[in-house]
Amino acid sequence: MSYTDEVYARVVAQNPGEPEFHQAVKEVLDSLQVVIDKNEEEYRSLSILERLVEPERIISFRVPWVDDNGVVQVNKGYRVQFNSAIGPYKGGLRFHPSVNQSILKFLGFEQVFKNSLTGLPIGGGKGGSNFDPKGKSDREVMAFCQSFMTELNKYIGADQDVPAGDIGVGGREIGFLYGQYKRIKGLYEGVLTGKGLTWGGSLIRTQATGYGVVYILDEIAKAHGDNLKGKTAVVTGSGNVAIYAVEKITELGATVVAMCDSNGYVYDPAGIKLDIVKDIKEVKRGRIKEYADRVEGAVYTEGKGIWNIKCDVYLPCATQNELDLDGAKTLVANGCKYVAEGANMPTTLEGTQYLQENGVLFMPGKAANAGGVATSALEMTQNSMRLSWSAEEVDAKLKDIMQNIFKKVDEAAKKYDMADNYVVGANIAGFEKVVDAMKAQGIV
Ligand code: NDP
Ligand code: 2IT
Repeated sequence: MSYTDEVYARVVAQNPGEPEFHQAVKEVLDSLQVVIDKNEEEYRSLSILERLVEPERIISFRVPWVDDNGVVQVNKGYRVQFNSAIGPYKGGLRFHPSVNQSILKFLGFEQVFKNSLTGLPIGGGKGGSNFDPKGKSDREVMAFCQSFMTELNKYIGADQDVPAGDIGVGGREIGFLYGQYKRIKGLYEGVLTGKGLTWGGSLIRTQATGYGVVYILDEIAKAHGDNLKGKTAVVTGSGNVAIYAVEKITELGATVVAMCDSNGYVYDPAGIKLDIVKDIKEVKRGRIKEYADRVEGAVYTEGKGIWNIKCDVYLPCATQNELDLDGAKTLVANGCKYVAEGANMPTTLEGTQYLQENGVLFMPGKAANAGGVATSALEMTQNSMRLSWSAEEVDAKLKDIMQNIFKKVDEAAKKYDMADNYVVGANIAGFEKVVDAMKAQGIV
């Protein structure tokens, strides 16, 4: 058995009931095979892969809070501090009823490679809770966030671990979390990113993940003598990442014809009117269905199946495993040419393989959505300098980072004779920096 297969078997055996974590590890280890083969003895002697797949630490805790009816609720809280070889742990917090240890470990594992690809000094981590902010009052969300931070504050800090947003955690939640951290610790420090602009946040952080997806997509197109003008796109989800991916790709001349949420999808052949989506999602915290009530010619379909809409570009920006093999087959049959993952691991392993084998240019999430965490690192830099950069300055840096990520990923794929295989390229390029740092720091 190869070293990578051995380590994968060990991960499955030692982490039962964690299918998402197994999936993320499998994708990475399969990609690394070509690198490991060249130096197997050294990697084995240092147990590099065994260390890479084991989080440095997982903190899990009880989160009790009182709802608006006076009833005591209890949720699970977690922080997975996965790898600090190249910098303090960095990664988002997810509040969603599906959250469990498997999901947070897969996200933390992905984050290690993603953060390495940004070129910035940030290690990988992830956290969250099975709390569902949907339908809760602002007071309930505040009560939950304060209780969550009352425990989490012991394990984080500006030079230790810097959480941010993810699904279900946006500006409102970061505000409540920050307020409680400051109150307990008595420190005004950059311990969270995605902060508001009047209290240490960075311009463009809100837009960064979605913009970054489109910046790297533009690089892929250019590298193949193409551009985004006149393309038809489908963007899944209608949250933070989806909204700003739509904004940027529309600016570059494409037409987005469909978006969704977990209930269903809207199709608007005239092109999605983003101001209406923003009003529904960012202001009213409503459902995407309302778009069809407000826009003539738009059609709402309940349930899954957004991939049935014909497009040149498909940007999955909702959640893990939203696009499976059948969806991938439909995209290919309809002539889709580009898939860039705004979400983390939104495509199943079989779906990814099918897309790649059928000529779709596929950029995995750990490269495509790295603009969010990269801009979080820029927020950390500004906090350390006690300065704020202009929107133009941050946006230019973001673009530069995404162009560099494309270059690294593209070059790594070519170096191992797998041109255009951006999955292999991203995993190898991300791995090399982390492993170099791990080797230098000894057996820790
Ligand atoms: P939001 O909470 O802002 O939005 C999530 C969107 O995805 C909502 O439209 C939501 O619909 C939809 N969604 C969630 N779960 C499902 C599901 N099971 N089926 C269908 N749709 C679903 O989160 P973000 O936009 O921040 O995050 C989206 C993805 O991007 C996640 O995978 C996240 O990990 C990733 N990401 C986020 C970054 C960031 O900076 N925010 C950075 C990098 C990656 P509904 O309202 O119905 O739940
Ligand atoms: O998945 C991700 O990269 C994020 N949710 C953003 C993390 C961050 O620290 O900005």
